[in-house]
Amino acid sequence: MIDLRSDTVTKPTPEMRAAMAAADVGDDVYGEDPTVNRLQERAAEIFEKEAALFVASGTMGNQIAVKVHTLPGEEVIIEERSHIYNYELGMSAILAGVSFRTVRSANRSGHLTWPEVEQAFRPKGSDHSPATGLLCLENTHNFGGGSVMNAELCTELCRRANELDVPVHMDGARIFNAAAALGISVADLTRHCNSVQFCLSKGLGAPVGSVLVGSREFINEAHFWRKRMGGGMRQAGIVAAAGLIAIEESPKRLVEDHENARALACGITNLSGISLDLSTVTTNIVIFDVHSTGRSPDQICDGLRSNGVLASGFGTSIRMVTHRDISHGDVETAVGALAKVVE
Ligand code: TLP
Repeated sequence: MIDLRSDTVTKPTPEMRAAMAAADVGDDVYGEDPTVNRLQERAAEIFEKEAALFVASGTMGNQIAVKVHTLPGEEVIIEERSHIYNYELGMSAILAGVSFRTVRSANRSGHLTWPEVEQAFRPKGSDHSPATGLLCLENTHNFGGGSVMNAELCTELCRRANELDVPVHMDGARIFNAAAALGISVADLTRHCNSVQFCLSKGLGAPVGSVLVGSREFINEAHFWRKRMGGGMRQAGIVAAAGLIAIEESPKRLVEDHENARALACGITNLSGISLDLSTVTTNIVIFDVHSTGRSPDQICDGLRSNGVLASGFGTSIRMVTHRDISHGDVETAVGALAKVVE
């Protein structure tokens, strides 16, 4: 099977498996796992932030960040198609007691501009309206098609929000893809964000885990909430060992995934009934509308499956994601399979 459902499906590399087998471990709840400590130190160094925390998943990292940055009853400004709002099971209402003020970006990339954020902002001190407690951003924007927010926009949004006393959390599940596409460092890209969550288990290819980075004070508080959520892990160095390889080695090869996504998009853009704007494909995610094929995304995904290709459907669209276990040859096979299904 050529699995294009997500970049989460990658299997650990032989180097990761060897590092996991050999990992030096201890009890991380006592802060004594040297491999987890090393991963956290390296993540903080790479992002040029004060501290970092290894967490079980992207969802856990994002939700802890929302909790730490806000007070119950506050409101979080967030783009309407974002992962935190749509795919984290409403956890922010439960854990942080906040509500979301969603804003639909006028741009299909899903990245908000400052005027779009500003019109949604509500100050503290009203005796009627909830106050804005946090701005959440997403880079790359998953359901914006893996779109990249550049450093200038990110800096402007953070600066302006901070001026209004509102912190900014970056859901950077695929921030290394964004940095690779821009040709800059993740530190430069996220310098003005108050916190960043990034996933080891997506494009970077590790089997488990995400990392939160931010100020020492933020991470101390996040550490407390991780334990409260049942996320205190013991000999977690077994998985952190793969995470270390993921942050040191995997970013170098992400451009290959982006080239493969581009080749995939070029191959399918002219198939009958497929609607895909090539200019939207800048990282490893390809989203295309199949409405005009006369078939539903589920029917097309079933057809693809019979031809050895896995993809995921949502709405009237299909998403295909390239990753380290997908070769250029796999891309050609996937294009051929889709042509067979829709033509
Ligand atoms: N995204 C998954 C699905 O949940 C949709 C995927 O296959 O793309 N932020 C962003 C931007 C994400 O794309 C994801 C996962 C997460 C957070 C959550 O990460 P996990 O799955 O580790 O909790």
